[in-house]
Amino acid sequence: MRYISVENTTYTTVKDSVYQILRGAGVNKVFGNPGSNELNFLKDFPDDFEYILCLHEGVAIGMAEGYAQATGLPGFVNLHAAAGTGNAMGALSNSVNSHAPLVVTAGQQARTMVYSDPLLKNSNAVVLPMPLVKDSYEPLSAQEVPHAISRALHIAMSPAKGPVYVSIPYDDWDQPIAHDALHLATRNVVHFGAPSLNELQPLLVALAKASSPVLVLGPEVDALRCNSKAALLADKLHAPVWVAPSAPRCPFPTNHHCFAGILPAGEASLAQKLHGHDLILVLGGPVFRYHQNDPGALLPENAQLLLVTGDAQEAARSPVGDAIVANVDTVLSCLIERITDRKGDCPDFRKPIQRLEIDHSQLEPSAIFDIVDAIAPRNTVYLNEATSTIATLWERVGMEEPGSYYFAAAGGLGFAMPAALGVKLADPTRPVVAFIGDGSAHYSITSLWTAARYQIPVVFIIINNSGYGALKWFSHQFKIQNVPGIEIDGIDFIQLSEGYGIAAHRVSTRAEFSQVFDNAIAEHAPVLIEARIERV
Ligand code: TZD
Repeated sequence: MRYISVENTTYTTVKDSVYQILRGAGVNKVFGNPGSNELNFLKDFPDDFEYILCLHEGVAIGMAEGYAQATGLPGFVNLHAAAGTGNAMGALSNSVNSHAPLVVTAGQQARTMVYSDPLLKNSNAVVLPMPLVKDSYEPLSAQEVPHAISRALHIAMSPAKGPVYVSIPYDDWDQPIAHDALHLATRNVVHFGAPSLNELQPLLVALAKASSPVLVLGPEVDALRCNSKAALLADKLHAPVWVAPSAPRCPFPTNHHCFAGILPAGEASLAQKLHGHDLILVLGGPVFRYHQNDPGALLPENAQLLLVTGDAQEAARSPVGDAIVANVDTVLSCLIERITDRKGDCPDFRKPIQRLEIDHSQLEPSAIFDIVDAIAPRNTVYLNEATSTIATLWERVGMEEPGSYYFAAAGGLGFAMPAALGVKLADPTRPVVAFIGDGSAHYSITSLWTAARYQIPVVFIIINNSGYGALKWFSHQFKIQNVPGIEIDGIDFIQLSEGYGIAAHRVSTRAEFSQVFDNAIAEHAPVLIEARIERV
């Protein structure tokens, strides 16, 4: 830290104080793509920080999001002015839905220049990233910058977590600020969202009275790492556990006997799966994130729905059922303590799977998932963006530990490749495998460069069905034909990957895939496997 003494008062620079505040918040990585407005923030980059260069802003956000979700720490991003922010918006649509605590900063033109509407002025910076951020701000003076960053970190990390944007004029960084601003670096903001026993009484009574309760778990359970508490509760209640639709995380050990599967993302089909239950307890997620237009009653007949969530807005938005806004982990602890075990043995709700032979047959998604499940270590983390295979993955790939699965929370493509890198940085001890479609790959293909440059050992499996499979499936559902723009041919993933500096292998049979994947998962370097399957 450099201190400047002016007229008997000690000052530090805006820049030094901001790095100190970041240290205090546990931030030591900056994910970014720079321009001239950001160089003053980056100059003399501190040794205890790592700058991770991403060649596209969507990659910087995706990587920071993977890192933030997997560590629970804030992900800090530095982008270039309006153009960089604009490029980041698609990725931000996922971050706001996944509750990723990101602080996204962007350089503004110098304060002394903005009057003339110069190049690289972010004209209405505060409005630009809305509505994809929890808060957006541009400090009114250089002296306010450390306060704005400190506030942004606390807002991003407070429930419900989410991205926050700060635009900073580049001539602010060298300005002196009063030494007092350094107190910001040691501030703690702690949230206790524990309801009293009295407040939980109606929930306890409803659970005791229910003859056939069912649990539906959302991503908050995994974010709070209370997956095993949910398993204990399910066991006590003899209740099947479903994962809420359009799941961005895996909140329950899929090898547990109470695991029933993932709910479909349509009103009628979802209600049908829950048929026969009189109490639906949803923990830690929205009710519900539908995708397909499948109109019908939201709940089965005579069923009551209760939601527990840390997100007051999600509670307010629910179209059905009562809600308690509270910390899901705390509520689960209380329920486990108070609920009496149901009599007899808990049934096994798992769906049996017929595993495929590893032979010389043409690859298909089921075989890919079976082989990966058989070979990958049990603590492997999976990311998925092979969009037509989501249901198959959930059926065939075991995910046992917390933090084992990440998916774009708003369905915006371009998430999984960079997020895989962020997840690997967060915990290098866990293998990371990313299933990517041949279409999705191109929204963040430059992630391959960052993986190679920083030697981040992720296995990318491109499931190549020569087109936008999910859109073909939707066309079929909508009973529409002759849709242009859903076939993609002529892309050489091997050359693309090698061009970015990553070893690549093309396979088309189960036996070839098994062999190549076995080697790839043991590698200490990033690897890409192009798994060619039939055109769908
Ligand atoms: N652009 C962005 C940023 N996000 C999107 N979700 C889409 C476009 C639309 N989209 C989907 O929702 S799925 C999909 C597109 C284009 C096809 C992805 O094809 P793929 O995987 O090859 O990656 P599948 O398995 O063939 O569907």
